[in-house]
Amino acid sequence: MNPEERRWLRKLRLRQARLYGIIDLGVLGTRDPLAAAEKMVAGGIDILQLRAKGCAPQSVERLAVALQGIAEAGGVLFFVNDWPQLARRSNADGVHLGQEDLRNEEARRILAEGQLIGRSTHSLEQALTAERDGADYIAVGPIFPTPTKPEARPVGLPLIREVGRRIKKPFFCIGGIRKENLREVMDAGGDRVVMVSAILQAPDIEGYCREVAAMLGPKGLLAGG
Ligand code: TZP
Ligand code: MG
Repeated sequence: MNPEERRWLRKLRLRQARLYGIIDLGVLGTRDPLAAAEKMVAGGIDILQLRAKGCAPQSVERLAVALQGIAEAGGVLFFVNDWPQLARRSNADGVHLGQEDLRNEEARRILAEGQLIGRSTHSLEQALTAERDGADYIAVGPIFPTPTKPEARPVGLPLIREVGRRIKKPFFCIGGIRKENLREVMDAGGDRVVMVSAILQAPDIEGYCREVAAMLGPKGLLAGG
């Protein structure tokens, strides 16, 4: 497959994705990231991300490579948070960047051809800008207050519908989302979600992912291109 075909296939899988799980080393603590990732993939996540805040990228390179292998074997996309270099070195599907991280053109200079970029946004303006700048997907949040990102001000449910009306790229709701409030997110127009602590702190990670994936419904019926 050439890089253009690979990019096309990644974007197709992104379009069909609805449950995005993150291996956040801060939330995971001393638990085994590979075991958690295996369970998430078995439970039906569509995208896996490595988020290793406070670590040196080189110190998690082997982990990133191993997670990429787990994701690929399970037909799941794999993104690296913050570090395009590591995304490239681990042959990830792409990098996830925040508002304070590299701009797309800088990141694309580092990434391999065909790798994707996701962008965190916290307002409609930021989401529109991210789309205009060529992000392949957008994350919107935090929808609810969350201990995973305590400093961030929640944006609330109404932003979901506004973004849905204006954004064509796939967008994922993030922040404080768990089984108990997922229906509210879906009723507000969010059909793709990211969950960090809800998944990682579930006593049965695989079962939890399976239940959430079932609530979100079958793949392949979502908007956004
Ligand atoms: N960006 C916005 S909220 C958030 C990030 C990384 C944390 C989401 O974690 P949780 O545990 O699902 O609330
Ligand atoms: Mg970042």
